[in-house]
Amino acid sequence: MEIQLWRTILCPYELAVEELKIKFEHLIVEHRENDLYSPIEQVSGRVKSVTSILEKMQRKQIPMEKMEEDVEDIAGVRIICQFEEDIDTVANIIRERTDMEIKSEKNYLTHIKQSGYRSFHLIVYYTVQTIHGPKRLQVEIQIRTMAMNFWATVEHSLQYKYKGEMPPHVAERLSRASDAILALDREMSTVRNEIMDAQNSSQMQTNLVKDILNNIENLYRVSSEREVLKIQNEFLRVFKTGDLRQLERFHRQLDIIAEGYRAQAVYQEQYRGHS
Ligand code: 0O2
Repeated sequence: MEIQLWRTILCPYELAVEELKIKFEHLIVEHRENDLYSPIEQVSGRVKSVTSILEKMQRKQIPMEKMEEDVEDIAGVRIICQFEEDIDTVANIIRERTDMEIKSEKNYLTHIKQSGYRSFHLIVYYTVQTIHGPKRLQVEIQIRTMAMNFWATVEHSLQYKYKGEMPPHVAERLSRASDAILALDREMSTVRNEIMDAQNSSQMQTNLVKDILNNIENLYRVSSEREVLKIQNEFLRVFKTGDLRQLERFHRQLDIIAEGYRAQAVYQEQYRGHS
């Protein structure tokens, strides 16, 4: 196939990867803005290289005309989670979405590969808009923990180095490392609730501080410098206590003050209108 033709074929897959990365990354933002723990930690994506596509077609004896149908991972998105439990949550989020349709699922968490590979795979149909109209294509979504990703990345590099002829002693080491990763994921799961609580509190504090600073900035426009300075000092005092409840109380008080100024401004506006 000519280079130009490859570019034309792969172009919509690039769009699909970019769109899906943005959509999944936005889920992180949405969770954080709502003071919620995000089951997604990180998102990445890639379009398979032409070499890799050709190798797969050769290995699986896929004819050229069946490439887009049978090479299901031309577009790939990888979602990294902190905990094993998050993988299920993310898979459910994907199952509920209306902008993609699930074709198949592979659970390498319950059915660990011979190599020691663990991950949850979904093949979804996803539609992109191109200059030739809508194009429905397939995307492989891999969901795994940070620990699983670490193992898979190292193992993938070694597979590449040994070109499928992994020496038994290296394979043995990788298999043992995979067991250790499994144990690590299980161990981390036992402290998941505590870590989630800590992360929720930290996110809540970040959002509260952002809101408070916004309010103080707005007050600068309508209130006296002395009063704003007083409020700012009070904010610093509350912030230093590190007590989330005090910060929430201060946030509410500030809201009331800001509301008072807004009401005053409306009243003055009306008064001016009548004079
Ligand atoms: P890339 O782009 O280099 O990651 P097959 O490809 O024949 O193994 P199939 O049915 O196409 O199998 O899909 P499967 O088993 O779901 O695996 C597809 C992808 O999962 C692989 O893509 C890898 O990314 C990952 N994967 C599967 N098994 C392993 C493994 O043992 N070790 C590692 N590190 N990754 C694995 P590709 O094709 O390798 O391409």
